[in-house]
Amino acid sequence: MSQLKKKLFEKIEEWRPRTTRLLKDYGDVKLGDVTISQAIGGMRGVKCLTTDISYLDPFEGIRFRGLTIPETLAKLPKVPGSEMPYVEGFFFLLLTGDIPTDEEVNEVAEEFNNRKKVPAYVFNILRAMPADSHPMTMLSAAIVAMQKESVFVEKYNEGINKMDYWDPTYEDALNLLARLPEVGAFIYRLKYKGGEIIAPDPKLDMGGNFAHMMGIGKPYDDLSRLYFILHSDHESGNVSAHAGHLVSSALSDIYYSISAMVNGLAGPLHGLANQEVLRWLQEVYEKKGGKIPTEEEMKEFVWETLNSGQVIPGFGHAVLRKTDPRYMAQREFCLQHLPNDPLFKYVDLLYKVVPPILVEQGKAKNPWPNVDAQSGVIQWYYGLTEYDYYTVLFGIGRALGVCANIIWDRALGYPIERPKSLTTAMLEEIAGIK
Ligand code: CMX
Repeated sequence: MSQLKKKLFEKIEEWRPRTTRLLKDYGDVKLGDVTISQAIGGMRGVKCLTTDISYLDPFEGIRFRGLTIPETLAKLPKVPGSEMPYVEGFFFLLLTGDIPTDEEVNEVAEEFNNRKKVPAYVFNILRAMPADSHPMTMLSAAIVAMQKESVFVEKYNEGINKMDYWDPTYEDALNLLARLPEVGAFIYRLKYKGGEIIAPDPKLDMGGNFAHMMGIGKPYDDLSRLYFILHSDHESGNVSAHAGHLVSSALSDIYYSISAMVNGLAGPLHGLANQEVLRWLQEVYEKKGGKIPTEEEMKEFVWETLNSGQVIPGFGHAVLRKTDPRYMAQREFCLQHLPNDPLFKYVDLLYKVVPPILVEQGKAKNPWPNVDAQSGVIQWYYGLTEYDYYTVLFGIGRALGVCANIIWDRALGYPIERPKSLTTAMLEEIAGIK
Protein backbone atom coordinates (compact mmCIF):
# COMPACT_ATOMS: atom_id res chain seq x y z
CA MET A 1 0.00 0.00 0.00
CA SER A 2 1.33 3.47 -0.90
CA GLN A 3 2.23 5.91 1.89
CA LEU A 4 -0.60 8.18 0.74
CA LYS A 5 -3.21 5.43 0.95
CA LYS A 6 -1.85 4.19 4.29
CA LYS A 7 -1.87 7.69 5.77
CA LEU A 8 -5.36 8.32 4.39
CA PHE A 9 -6.64 5.12 6.00
CA GLU A 10 -5.15 6.14 9.38
CA LYS A 11 -6.83 9.55 9.08
CA ILE A 12 -10.16 7.96 8.17
CA GLU A 13 -10.01 5.64 11.20
CA GLU A 14 -9.17 8.62 13.41
CA TRP A 15 -11.95 10.78 11.93
CA ARG A 16 -14.89 8.35 11.83
CA PRO A 17 -15.70 8.50 15.59
CA ARG A 18 -16.04 12.31 15.35
CA THR A 19 -18.72 12.06 12.66
CA THR A 20 -20.47 9.18 14.45
CA ARG A 21 -20.51 11.12 17.74
CA LEU A 22 -21.91 14.28 16.11
CA LEU A 23 -24.67 12.29 14.49
CA LYS A 24 -25.49 10.15 17.50
CA ASP A 25 -25.27 12.64 20.38
CA TYR A 26 -25.70 16.03 18.72
CA GLY A 27 -27.82 15.29 15.67
CA ASP A 28 -30.62 17.67 16.80
CA VAL A 29 -28.40 20.74 17.29
CA LYS A 30 -29.52 23.47 14.85
CA LEU A 31 -27.06 25.10 12.44
CA GLY A 32 -29.52 27.81 11.37
CA ASP A 33 -32.96 28.43 9.95
CA VAL A 34 -33.96 28.38 6.31
CA THR A 35 -35.89 31.37 4.98
CA ILE A 36 -38.25 31.59 2.01
CA SER A 37 -35.67 33.64 0.08
CA GLN A 38 -33.12 30.86 0.61
CA ALA A 39 -35.58 28.17 -0.50
CA ILE A 40 -36.38 30.07 -3.70
CA GLY A 41 -33.00 31.73 -4.11
CA GLY A 42 -30.58 28.88 -4.67
CA MET A 43 -30.11 27.93 -0.98
CA ARG A 44 -27.65 30.81 -0.56
CA GLY A 45 -25.94 30.57 2.84
CA VAL A 46 -27.88 27.50 4.05
CA LYS A 47 -25.50 25.52 6.25
CA CYS A 48 -26.23 21.97 5.19
CA LEU A 49 -23.00 20.48 3.82
CA THR A 50 -19.84 19.25 5.53
CA THR A 51 -16.32 19.14 4.16
CA ASP A 52 -12.89 19.29 5.75
CA ILE A 53 -10.95 19.68 2.51
CA SER A 54 -11.36 23.46 2.19
CA TYR A 55 -13.22 26.37 3.77
CA LEU A 56 -14.28 29.64 2.16
CA ASP A 57 -14.42 32.68 4.39
CA PRO A 58 -16.33 35.54 2.69
CA PHE A 59 -13.66 38.11 3.60
CA GLU A 60 -10.51 36.05 3.63
CA GLY A 61 -11.14 33.68 0.73
CA ILE A 62 -10.23 30.03 0.40
CA ARG A 63 -8.14 27.94 2.79
CA PHE A 64 -7.08 24.48 1.70
CA ARG A 65 -6.88 22.25 4.77
CA GLY A 66 -6.50 25.39 6.88
CA LEU A 67 -3.84 27.00 4.67
CA THR A 68 -4.23 30.22 2.69
CA ILE A 69 -3.07 30.21 -0.95
CA PRO A 70 0.34 31.85 -0.16
CA GLU A 71 0.87 29.38 2.73
CA THR A 72 -0.05 26.43 0.52
CA LEU A 73 2.35 27.52 -2.20
CA ALA A 74 5.14 28.20 0.29
CA LYS A 75 4.86 25.00 2.32
CA LEU A 76 4.46 22.31 -0.33
CA PRO A 77 7.58 20.67 -1.82
CA LYS A 78 8.57 22.31 -5.11
CA VAL A 79 9.27 20.62 -8.41
CA PRO A 80 13.08 20.86 -8.90
CA GLY A 81 13.95 23.95 -10.98
CA SER A 82 10.44 25.39 -10.58
CA GLU A 83 8.79 28.05 -8.47
CA MET A 84 5.60 26.06 -7.98
CA PRO A 85 4.86 22.94 -5.96
CA TYR A 86 3.96 19.49 -7.23
CA VAL A 87 0.22 19.20 -7.94
CA GLU A 88 0.55 15.61 -6.74
CA GLY A 89 1.84 16.87 -3.37
CA PHE A 90 -1.08 19.28 -3.19
CA PHE A 91 -3.47 16.36 -3.71
CA PHE A 92 -1.71 14.60 -0.82
CA LEU A 93 -2.43 17.69 1.31
CA LEU A 94 -6.10 17.82 0.26
CA LEU A 95 -6.57 14.16 1.02
CA THR A 96 -4.71 13.87 4.33
CA GLY A 97 -4.43 17.40 5.70
CA ASP A 98 -0.65 16.93 5.97
CA ILE A 99 2.20 18.54 4.04
CA PRO A 100 3.98 15.63 2.37
CA THR A 101 7.70 15.01 2.79
CA ASP A 102 9.90 14.94 -0.32
CA GLU A 103 9.81 11.17 -0.20
CA GLU A 104 6.00 11.10 0.00
CA VAL A 105 5.69 13.56 -2.90
CA ASN A 106 8.01 11.50 -5.06
CA GLU A 107 6.01 8.39 -4.31
CA VAL A 108 2.65 9.97 -5.13
CA ALA A 109 4.06 11.58 -8.31
CA GLU A 110 5.34 8.17 -9.36
CA GLU A 111 1.96 6.66 -8.60
CA PHE A 112 0.23 9.23 -10.83
CA ASN A 113 2.77 8.40 -13.53
CA ASN A 114 2.07 4.67 -13.29
CA ARG A 115 -1.65 5.24 -13.66
CA LYS A 116 -1.69 7.75 -16.46
CA LYS A 117 -2.24 5.54 -19.52
CA VAL A 118 -5.45 6.72 -21.19
CA PRO A 119 -7.40 3.89 -22.90
CA ALA A 120 -7.23 4.20 -26.71
CA TYR A 121 -11.02 4.16 -27.08
CA VAL A 122 -11.19 7.56 -25.33
CA PHE A 123 -9.18 9.15 -28.16
CA ASN A 124 -11.36 7.42 -30.76
CA ILE A 125 -14.51 8.77 -29.11
CA LEU A 126 -13.06 12.29 -29.06
CA ARG A 127 -12.03 12.02 -32.70
CA ALA A 128 -15.54 10.87 -33.63
CA MET A 129 -17.22 13.89 -32.03
CA PRO A 130 -18.35 16.80 -34.24
CA ALA A 131 -15.47 19.22 -34.83
CA ASP A 132 -17.47 22.10 -33.37
CA SER A 133 -18.19 20.29 -30.05
CA HIS A 134 -17.33 22.48 -27.09
CA PRO A 135 -14.13 21.33 -25.30
CA MET A 136 -16.12 20.91 -22.06
CA THR A 137 -18.55 18.56 -23.83
CA MET A 138 -15.53 16.59 -25.04
CA LEU A 139 -14.01 16.50 -21.55
CA SER A 140 -17.26 15.31 -19.99
CA ALA A 141 -17.75 12.66 -22.70
CA ALA A 142 -14.16 11.39 -22.33
CA ILE A 143 -14.56 11.05 -18.57
CA VAL A 144 -17.89 9.25 -18.65
CA ALA A 145 -16.62 6.98 -21.44
CA MET A 146 -14.01 5.64 -19.00
CA GLN A 147 -16.73 4.59 -16.55
CA LYS A 148 -16.31 0.98 -17.57
CA GLU A 149 -12.86 1.11 -15.90
CA SER A 150 -14.39 1.74 -12.46
CA VAL A 151 -12.83 -0.34 -9.68
CA PHE A 152 -15.62 0.80 -7.37
CA VAL A 153 -18.29 -0.77 -9.59
CA GLU A 154 -16.33 -4.01 -9.76
CA LYS A 155 -15.91 -4.18 -5.97
CA TYR A 156 -19.50 -3.09 -5.34
CA ASN A 157 -20.75 -5.91 -7.55
CA GLU A 158 -18.55 -8.32 -5.59
CA GLY A 159 -20.39 -7.19 -2.42
CA ILE A 160 -17.73 -5.07 -0.70
CA ASN A 161 -18.46 -3.84 2.86
CA LYS A 162 -19.81 -0.28 3.09
CA MET A 163 -16.94 0.67 5.43
CA ASP A 164 -14.49 -0.07 2.62
CA TYR A 165 -16.17 1.96 -0.16
CA TRP A 166 -13.51 4.64 0.12
CA ASP A 167 -10.78 2.23 -1.02
CA PRO A 168 -11.93 1.48 -4.61
CA THR A 169 -13.14 5.10 -4.82
CA TYR A 170 -9.56 6.15 -4.06
CA GLU A 171 -8.32 3.83 -6.81
CA ASP A 172 -10.80 5.30 -9.32
CA ALA A 173 -9.91 8.86 -8.28
CA LEU A 174 -6.17 8.37 -8.72
CA ASN A 175 -6.64 6.63 -12.06
CA LEU A 176 -8.86 9.41 -13.34
CA LEU A 177 -6.76 12.31 -12.00
CA ALA A 178 -3.60 10.82 -13.49
CA ARG A 179 -5.27 10.63 -16.92
CA LEU A 180 -7.02 14.00 -17.02
CA PRO A 181 -4.00 16.07 -18.16
CA GLU A 182 -3.49 13.86 -21.20
CA VAL A 183 -7.20 13.89 -22.02
CA GLY A 184 -7.25 17.69 -21.67
CA ALA A 185 -4.14 18.21 -23.80
CA PHE A 186 -5.46 15.77 -26.42
CA ILE A 187 -8.70 17.77 -26.71
CA TYR A 188 -6.69 20.95 -27.21
CA ARG A 189 -4.32 19.56 -29.84
CA LEU A 190 -7.11 17.71 -31.65
CA LYS A 191 -9.39 20.70 -31.80
CA TYR A 192 -6.99 23.56 -32.35
CA LYS A 193 -3.65 22.14 -33.55
CA GLY A 194 -4.74 19.99 -36.46
CA GLY A 195 -4.64 16.82 -34.39
CA GLU A 196 -0.85 16.93 -33.92
CA ILE A 197 -0.72 15.08 -30.64
CA ILE A 198 2.32 15.25 -28.34
CA ALA A 199 2.94 12.02 -26.41
CA PRO A 200 3.23 12.26 -22.60
CA ASP A 201 6.67 12.26 -20.98
CA PRO A 202 6.84 9.66 -18.20
CA LYS A 203 9.61 11.58 -16.41
CA LEU A 204 7.58 14.71 -15.82
CA ASP A 205 5.24 15.67 -12.96
CA MET A 206 1.57 16.41 -13.63
CA GLY A 207 1.97 20.14 -14.36
CA GLY A 208 5.19 19.69 -16.33
CA ASN A 209 3.73 16.90 -18.41
CA PHE A 210 0.60 18.89 -19.15
CA ALA A 211 2.63 21.86 -20.43
CA HIS A 212 4.76 19.45 -22.50
CA MET A 213 1.66 17.80 -24.08
CA MET A 214 0.13 21.23 -24.79
CA GLY A 215 3.35 22.09 -26.63
CA ILE A 216 4.04 25.23 -24.59
CA GLY A 217 7.45 25.99 -23.08
CA LYS A 218 8.45 27.32 -19.64
CA PRO A 219 7.07 28.84 -17.46
CA TYR A 220 3.79 27.32 -18.67
CA ASP A 221 4.59 24.24 -16.55
CA ASP A 222 4.59 26.42 -13.44
CA LEU A 223 1.48 28.20 -14.58
CA SER A 224 -0.27 24.85 -15.03
CA ARG A 225 0.72 23.78 -11.51
CA LEU A 226 -0.52 27.08 -10.10
CA TYR A 227 -3.71 26.92 -12.15
CA PHE A 228 -4.63 23.36 -11.12
CA ILE A 229 -3.98 24.16 -7.45
CA LEU A 230 -5.93 27.44 -7.43
CA HIS A 231 -8.99 25.93 -9.12
CA SER A 232 -9.06 22.70 -7.12
CA ASP A 233 -11.57 23.37 -4.39
CA HIS A 234 -13.85 26.09 -3.04
CA GLU A 235 -15.68 24.18 -0.29
CA SER A 236 -18.60 22.03 -1.37
CA GLY A 237 -21.59 24.28 -2.13
CA ASN A 238 -20.47 25.64 -5.52
CA VAL A 239 -22.18 24.09 -8.53
CA SER A 240 -19.33 21.87 -9.77
CA ALA A 241 -18.30 20.52 -6.35
CA HIS A 242 -21.88 20.07 -5.30
CA ALA A 243 -22.83 18.34 -8.57
CA GLY A 244 -19.96 15.88 -8.05
CA HIS A 245 -20.90 15.27 -4.43
CA LEU A 246 -24.61 14.92 -5.22
CA VAL A 247 -24.13 12.38 -8.00
CA SER A 248 -21.63 10.38 -5.98
CA SER A 249 -24.03 10.32 -3.02
CA ALA A 250 -26.13 7.85 -5.04
CA LEU A 251 -22.97 5.68 -5.09
CA SER A 252 -22.42 6.55 -8.74
CA ASP A 253 -18.69 6.07 -9.32
CA ILE A 254 -16.02 8.74 -9.80
CA TYR A 255 -16.40 8.77 -13.59
CA TYR A 256 -20.13 9.57 -13.45
CA SER A 257 -19.56 12.05 -10.63
CA ILE A 258 -16.68 13.97 -12.20
CA SER A 259 -18.45 14.08 -15.56
CA ALA A 260 -21.39 15.70 -13.71
CA MET A 261 -18.94 18.08 -12.03
CA VAL A 262 -17.62 19.10 -15.47
CA ASN A 263 -21.16 19.67 -16.76
CA GLY A 264 -21.88 22.01 -13.84
CA LEU A 265 -18.63 23.87 -14.34
CA ALA A 266 -19.54 24.49 -18.00
CA GLY A 267 -22.21 27.08 -17.08
CA PRO A 268 -21.40 30.77 -17.80
CA LEU A 269 -22.27 31.79 -14.24
CA HIS A 270 -19.65 29.34 -12.96
CA GLY A 271 -16.44 28.05 -14.64
CA LEU A 272 -17.31 29.14 -18.15
CA ALA A 273 -17.02 32.74 -16.95
CA ASN A 274 -13.26 32.56 -17.70
CA GLN A 275 -13.96 32.20 -21.43
CA GLU A 276 -16.76 34.75 -21.19
CA VAL A 277 -14.33 37.38 -19.88
CA LEU A 278 -12.18 37.03 -22.99
CA ARG A 279 -15.19 36.89 -25.29
CA TRP A 280 -16.58 40.06 -23.75
CA LEU A 281 -13.22 41.85 -23.90
CA GLN A 282 -12.81 40.91 -27.53
CA GLU A 283 -16.23 42.29 -28.33
CA VAL A 284 -15.23 45.59 -26.74
CA TYR A 285 -11.92 45.54 -28.61
CA GLU A 286 -13.65 44.90 -31.97
CA LYS A 287 -16.22 47.62 -31.33
CA LYS A 288 -13.28 49.99 -30.79
CA GLY A 289 -11.83 48.97 -34.16
CA GLY A 290 -8.94 47.00 -32.66
CA LYS A 291 -7.91 49.70 -30.16
CA ILE A 292 -7.66 49.22 -26.41
CA PRO A 293 -10.41 51.41 -24.96
CA THR A 294 -9.73 54.30 -22.61
CA GLU A 295 -11.03 54.23 -19.03
CA GLU A 296 -14.05 56.33 -20.01
CA GLU A 297 -14.87 54.11 -22.99
CA MET A 298 -14.52 51.02 -20.79
CA LYS A 299 -17.01 52.48 -18.31
CA GLU A 300 -19.45 53.00 -21.17
CA PHE A 301 -19.14 49.36 -22.24
CA VAL A 302 -19.65 48.10 -18.71
CA TRP A 303 -22.85 50.14 -18.39
CA GLU A 304 -23.98 49.03 -21.85
CA THR A 305 -23.57 45.37 -20.84
CA LEU A 306 -25.42 45.90 -17.55
CA ASN A 307 -28.21 47.90 -19.19
CA SER A 308 -28.76 45.16 -21.73
CA GLY A 309 -29.51 42.78 -18.86
CA GLN A 310 -26.22 40.84 -18.89
CA VAL A 311 -23.73 40.20 -16.13
CA ILE A 312 -20.10 41.36 -16.19
CA PRO A 313 -18.23 38.07 -16.37
CA GLY A 314 -15.47 37.51 -13.84
CA PHE A 315 -17.03 39.77 -11.20
CA GLY A 316 -19.23 38.97 -8.22
CA HIS A 317 -19.49 35.85 -6.08
CA ALA A 318 -22.12 33.96 -4.12
CA VAL A 319 -19.97 33.73 -0.97
CA LEU A 320 -16.93 36.02 -1.32
CA ARG A 321 -17.23 39.66 -0.29
CA LYS A 322 -13.76 40.82 -1.32
CA THR A 323 -11.33 40.36 -4.22
CA ASP A 324 -10.83 36.64 -4.74
CA PRO A 325 -7.34 35.63 -3.49
CA ARG A 326 -7.21 33.26 -6.48
CA TYR A 327 -7.50 36.36 -8.66
CA MET A 328 -4.70 38.01 -6.67
CA ALA A 329 -2.41 34.96 -6.97
CA GLN A 330 -2.82 35.06 -10.75
CA ARG A 331 -2.38 38.83 -10.83
CA GLU A 332 0.93 38.40 -9.01
CA PHE A 333 1.97 35.87 -11.64
CA CYS A 334 1.09 38.44 -14.33
CA LEU A 335 3.04 41.19 -12.59
CA GLN A 336 6.05 38.90 -12.42
CA HIS A 337 5.90 37.36 -15.88
CA LEU A 338 3.85 39.64 -18.15
CA PRO A 339 3.66 43.11 -16.56
CA ASN A 340 3.63 44.94 -19.89
CA ASP A 341 1.25 42.67 -21.75
CA PRO A 342 -1.49 44.85 -23.30
CA LEU A 343 -4.24 42.33 -22.47
CA PHE A 344 -3.11 42.22 -18.83
CA LYS A 345 -3.26 46.01 -18.68
CA TYR A 346 -6.65 45.87 -20.33
CA VAL A 347 -7.98 43.41 -17.71
CA ASP A 348 -6.32 45.39 -14.95
CA LEU A 349 -8.31 48.38 -16.16
CA LEU A 350 -11.47 46.39 -15.48
CA TYR A 351 -10.36 45.96 -11.85
CA LYS A 352 -10.40 49.73 -11.60
CA VAL A 353 -13.56 50.37 -13.58
CA VAL A 354 -16.04 47.57 -12.78
CA PRO A 355 -16.34 47.48 -8.96
CA PRO A 356 -17.47 51.12 -8.52
CA ILE A 357 -20.02 50.64 -11.32
CA LEU A 358 -21.43 47.47 -9.75
CA VAL A 359 -21.64 49.33 -6.43
CA GLU A 360 -23.43 52.22 -8.15
CA GLN A 361 -25.82 49.82 -9.86
CA GLY A 362 -26.56 48.43 -6.38
CA LYS A 363 -27.42 44.84 -7.27
CA ALA A 364 -24.35 42.63 -6.95
CA LYS A 365 -23.55 41.83 -3.30
CA ASN A 366 -19.89 41.49 -4.21
CA PRO A 367 -18.51 43.95 -6.79
CA TRP A 368 -14.99 42.46 -6.75
CA PRO A 369 -13.31 40.21 -9.34
CA ASN A 370 -13.36 36.43 -8.95
CA VAL A 371 -10.91 33.76 -10.13
CA ASP A 372 -12.21 33.88 -13.70
CA ALA A 373 -11.43 37.55 -14.33
CA GLN A 374 -7.69 37.04 -14.63
CA SER A 375 -7.11 33.48 -15.78
CA GLY A 376 -7.71 33.93 -19.52
CA VAL A 377 -5.17 36.73 -19.82
CA ILE A 378 -2.31 34.50 -18.76
CA GLN A 379 -3.40 31.68 -21.03
CA TRP A 380 -3.65 34.11 -23.94
CA TYR A 381 -0.14 35.40 -23.25
CA TYR A 382 1.28 31.88 -23.58
CA GLY A 383 -0.45 31.35 -26.91
CA LEU A 384 -3.71 29.77 -25.79
CA THR A 385 -5.95 32.23 -27.59
CA GLU A 386 -8.72 29.65 -28.08
CA TYR A 387 -10.71 30.83 -25.10
CA ASP A 388 -13.42 28.19 -25.49
CA TYR A 389 -10.83 25.86 -24.03
CA TYR A 390 -10.15 27.70 -20.76
CA THR A 391 -12.76 25.96 -18.64
CA VAL A 392 -11.14 22.58 -19.38
CA LEU A 393 -8.13 23.80 -17.38
CA PHE A 394 -10.46 24.75 -14.54
CA GLY A 395 -12.04 21.27 -14.79
CA ILE A 396 -8.74 19.40 -14.46
CA GLY A 397 -7.97 21.43 -11.35
CA ARG A 398 -11.44 21.16 -9.86
CA ALA A 399 -11.36 17.37 -10.18
CA LEU A 400 -8.56 17.26 -7.56
CA GLY A 401 -10.76 18.79 -4.89
CA VAL A 402 -13.96 17.01 -5.83
CA CYS A 403 -12.22 13.61 -5.93
CA ALA A 404 -10.74 14.25 -2.46
CA ASN A 405 -14.20 15.18 -1.20
CA ILE A 406 -15.85 12.11 -2.70
CA ILE A 407 -13.25 9.76 -1.17
CA TRP A 408 -13.95 11.29 2.24
CA ASP A 409 -17.74 11.24 1.66
CA ARG A 410 -17.43 7.47 1.18
CA ALA A 411 -15.05 7.05 4.13
CA LEU A 412 -17.44 8.81 6.51
CA GLY A 413 -20.50 7.11 5.07
CA TYR A 414 -22.33 10.27 4.01
CA PRO A 415 -25.77 9.17 2.82
CA ILE A 416 -27.60 9.81 -0.42
CA GLU A 417 -28.56 13.50 -0.69
CA ARG A 418 -32.27 14.30 -0.60
CA PRO A 419 -33.37 17.76 0.56
CA LYS A 420 -37.10 18.40 0.85
CA SER A 421 -39.13 20.56 -1.54
CA LEU A 422 -42.25 22.56 -0.70
CA THR A 423 -44.83 23.94 -3.11
CA THR A 424 -45.36 27.68 -3.68
CA ALA A 425 -48.77 27.34 -2.01
CA MET A 426 -47.09 25.86 1.07
CA LEU A 427 -44.65 28.78 1.22
CA GLU A 428 -47.58 31.21 0.96
CA GLU A 429 -49.36 29.41 3.77
CA ILE A 430 -46.24 29.44 5.98
CA ALA A 431 -45.82 33.18 5.18
CA GLY A 432 -49.41 33.79 6.26
CA ILE A 433 -50.56 34.94 2.80
CA LYS A 434 -54.28 34.36 2.33
N1 CMX B 1 -22.58 41.65 -13.17
C1 CMX B 1 -23.87 42.09 -13.17
N2 CMX B 1 -24.76 41.76 -12.24
C2 CMX B 1 -24.34 40.96 -11.26
C3 CMX B 1 -23.01 40.49 -11.16
C4 CMX B 1 -22.13 40.85 -12.20
N3 CMX B 1 -20.87 40.41 -12.25
N4 CMX B 1 -22.90 39.71 -10.07
C5 CMX B 1 -24.11 39.70 -9.49
N5 CMX B 1 -24.98 40.44 -10.20
C6 CMX B 1 -26.43 40.62 -9.99
C7 CMX B 1 -27.10 39.25 -10.04
O1 CMX B 1 -27.32 38.83 -11.39
C8 CMX B 1 -28.36 39.51 -9.26
O2 CMX B 1 -29.25 40.18 -10.11
P1 CMX B 1 -30.85 39.96 -10.02
O3 CMX B 1 -31.21 40.46 -8.66
O4 CMX B 1 -31.36 40.76 -11.16
O5 CMX B 1 -31.07 38.50 -10.17
C9 CMX B 1 -27.88 40.48 -8.18
O6 CMX B 1 -26.67 41.08 -8.69
C10 CMX B 1 -27.57 39.81 -6.85
O7 CMX B 1 -26.67 38.74 -7.08
P2 CMX B 1 -25.62 38.30 -5.95
O8 CMX B 1 -26.39 37.83 -4.78
O9 CMX B 1 -24.60 39.35 -5.73
O10 CMX B 1 -24.86 37.10 -6.67
P3 CMX B 1 -25.32 35.58 -6.81
O11 CMX B 1 -24.87 34.85 -5.59
O12 CMX B 1 -26.75 35.46 -7.18
O13 CMX B 1 -24.48 35.11 -8.07
C11 CMX B 1 -22.56 34.96 -9.45
C12 CMX B 1 -23.08 34.92 -8.01
C13 CMX B 1 -21.08 34.58 -9.43
C14 CMX B 1 -23.32 33.93 -10.28
C15 CMX B 1 -22.74 36.39 -10.02
O14 CMX B 1 -21.95 37.30 -9.28
C16 CMX B 1 -22.40 36.51 -11.50
O15 CMX B 1 -23.27 36.24 -12.33
N6 CMX B 1 -21.13 36.89 -11.83
C17 CMX B 1 -20.70 36.92 -13.23
C18 CMX B 1 -20.37 35.52 -13.72
C19 CMX B 1 -19.12 35.01 -13.08
O16 CMX B 1 -18.09 35.67 -13.05
N7 CMX B 1 -19.16 33.77 -12.58
C20 CMX B 1 -17.99 33.08 -12.04
C21 CMX B 1 -17.98 32.97 -10.52
C22 CMX B 1 -16.78 32.22 -10.03
C23 CMX B 1 -16.86 30.78 -10.44
O17 CMX B 1 -17.76 30.07 -9.95
O18 CMX B 1 -16.10 30.35 -11.30
